[in-house]
Amino acid sequence: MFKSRSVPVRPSEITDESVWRSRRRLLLQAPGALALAAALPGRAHALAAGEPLNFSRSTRWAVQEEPTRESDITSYNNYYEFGTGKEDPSRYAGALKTEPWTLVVDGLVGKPLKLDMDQILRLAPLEERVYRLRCVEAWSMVVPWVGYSLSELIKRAEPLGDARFVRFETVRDEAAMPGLRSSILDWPYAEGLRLDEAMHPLTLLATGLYGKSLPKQNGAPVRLIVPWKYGFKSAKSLVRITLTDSMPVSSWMQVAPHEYGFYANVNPAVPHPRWSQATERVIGSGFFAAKKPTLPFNGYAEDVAGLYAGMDLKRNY
Ligand SMILES: Nc1nc2c(c(=O)[nH]1)N[C@H]1C(S)=C(S)[C@@H](COP(=O)(O)O)O[C@H]1N2
Ligand SMILES: [Mo]
Repeated sequence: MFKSRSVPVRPSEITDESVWRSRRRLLLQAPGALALAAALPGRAHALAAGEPLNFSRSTRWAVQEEPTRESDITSYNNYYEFGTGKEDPSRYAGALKTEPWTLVVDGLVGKPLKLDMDQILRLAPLEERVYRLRCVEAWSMVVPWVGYSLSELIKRAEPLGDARFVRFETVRDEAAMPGLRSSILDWPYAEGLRLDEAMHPLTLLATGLYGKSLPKQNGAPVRLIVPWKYGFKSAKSLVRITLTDSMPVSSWMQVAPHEYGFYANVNPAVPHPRWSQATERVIGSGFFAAKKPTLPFNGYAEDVAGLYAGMDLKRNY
């Protein structure tokens, strides 16, 4: 195990990384990031996984850390519908049918929506946002997502006054997903947020990764990203977003309520029964690299701590 872990970086990984880095330099040099976005090949919107996307680069949410290699982000995954092994999603997700795709926004809204991918991609300008991703299993990555704030979508559905929560439901494709035959979770994979969390500008509706439409193993064609919460909240391959007046029960809360709470805010002071949350293993930093201390709210405390003012975060884990 030690031996295979210390194998030098594969040439394919170096290529991924250097290509991305030179593109990033260009983005930084461009007078307006849009100038480069306009020069990117491809059409205004992408439908197949891995298509180039048009986007600008967000400076508001930039993190200092170097992004994780693309090959690590796409090959070290949790997507239990394809199996519980970290390599199962990259091995099996190719079978997922992502075209055509329909995302429904319903429940306590004045204007229910039923959108195809073309409509989703045209709804608001796409931005690249480099976010930290912290899994409850105590590993982390830094990921250049492409998307826009989920609030853009929700506000178009015109939330009603009694809407307080949002439930996210993900695709259930029996033919493509061998994991659905296991009873490890109640399928389809479901998650939830409070409406104010869902409307926070950091909360991202992601359609891309490393400048291209999402690979299937990372949640193609459209997924949720909530960077201050443990990774399991960031549901992949969304098919339904429902506004409700009561707290949704997520798949993980249902199967193990003592391990997974509704909030799941990254919190180094509150250990999970099986994993300390105090430190994290940075994927790609090498097996012997020192673990990094985990930050409250995954480093986004300044932006989001106010959402939880007065709440006991040990009880509301
Ligand atoms: N539908 C679905 N979404 C999911 C999961 C899953 O098993 N099924 N795993 C979650 C977990 S535990 C993590 S850490 C993140 C990982 O996202 P990534 O594979 O893009 O890194 O996806 C989350 N979203
Ligand atoms: Mo996770």
